[in-house]
Amino acid sequence: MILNKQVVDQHNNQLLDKHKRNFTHLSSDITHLDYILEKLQQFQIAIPSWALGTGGTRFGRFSGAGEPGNLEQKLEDVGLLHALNKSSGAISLHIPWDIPTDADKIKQLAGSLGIAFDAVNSNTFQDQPHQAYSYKHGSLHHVDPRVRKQAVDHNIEVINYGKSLGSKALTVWLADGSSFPGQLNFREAFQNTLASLQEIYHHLPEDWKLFVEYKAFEPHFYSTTIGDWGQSLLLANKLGPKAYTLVDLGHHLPNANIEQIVSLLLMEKKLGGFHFNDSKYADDDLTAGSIKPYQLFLIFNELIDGMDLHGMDHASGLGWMIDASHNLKDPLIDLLQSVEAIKIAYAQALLVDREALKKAQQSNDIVKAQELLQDAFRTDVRALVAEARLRMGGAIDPVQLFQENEIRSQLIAERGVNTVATGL
Ligand SMILES: [Mn+2]
Repeated sequence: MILNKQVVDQHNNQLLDKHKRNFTHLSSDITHLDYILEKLQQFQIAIPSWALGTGGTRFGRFSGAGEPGNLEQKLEDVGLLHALNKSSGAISLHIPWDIPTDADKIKQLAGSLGIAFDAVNSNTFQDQPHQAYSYKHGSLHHVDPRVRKQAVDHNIEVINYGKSLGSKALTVWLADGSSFPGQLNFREAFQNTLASLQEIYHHLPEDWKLFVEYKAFEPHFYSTTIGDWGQSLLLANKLGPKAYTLVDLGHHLPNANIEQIVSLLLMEKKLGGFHFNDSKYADDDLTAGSIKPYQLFLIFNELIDGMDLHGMDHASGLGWMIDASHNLKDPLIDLLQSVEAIKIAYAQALLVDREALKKAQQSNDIVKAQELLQDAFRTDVRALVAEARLRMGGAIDPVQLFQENEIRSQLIAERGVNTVATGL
């Protein structure tokens, strides 16, 4: 379904007075208001195609209704999100779940919805039907060169699909690892991975980036071959200037200082992409900002600091994507909540008085430094984010509009009750 502009206008008219009061009150104290509003309007967060349906856990999956059954419907879902929040103007596809049979037609549909194609993702963590060799014992790190070649060829195929749609990056996440001591020779596994990635890198177009994602554990529980940012950075440095580390918020050991990792990767100009989600225990893939909003703010504080230092454009300098799973909530509402939380953290980080913070740091004024950060974090910026959205023609309150207009019921009427989206 396509969201009617009149529905958005009607919703906005109802909430406009209250919004204007809140916005006027908030903006009176902000010195660089126009700059912040402009930045918020430009900032887009890609939606992964596999997050549009209900996710599962290893114990089960409780499918929702009206889920997108094909790539066209997935694009329409992202189009809906973008029409509501004007910040979801990109989709990240997963091959082989989203193979475009007619790339031109898919590009045209995406264009009509204002959606660009973000990084394409390869999949060598599952076996596909009719595949010659199994990935049970890994893919790019495998001891058998025939398995490695199959995985390399798959990544080249993914690049080619991405080229046909206008993507500019390939994200490689590997499930390769081991669950028992002695199972794997760490050094050889790493060297095999490097050699395989070098072949993939060789096929990367000149204007593309290769994102090397890391993950501490799971599906393997003793070692992961690209287990942390050091191993990813080592690979990215050896591969060359088009290779970068990708940070997924859920892929660290408990209590890791992710903002420090972000700061140092930016210092090295090797941070390429970012996957948002939130967690309490491990890779929980929960709604961004739902558990640790202060951490999300601190990460954005470092992102802005590092990106500004290198003159990077906040909106286009890194690949921004949500990577979450929706087991309990309506996936589209969950995604709206994630995008909102990300934009709130970004807006708060834009409020930080960087000059004063620098001065506090230089004089070891810990109290002042904390006050400066928490002043920004404790500012209720929701009216600022809503104003940016309103100026672009989006909804003042996307979640409220989604629920009041019973958008899911409309999708069920279109697609049926018994639907299962392709993906995880
Ligand atoms: Mn990820």
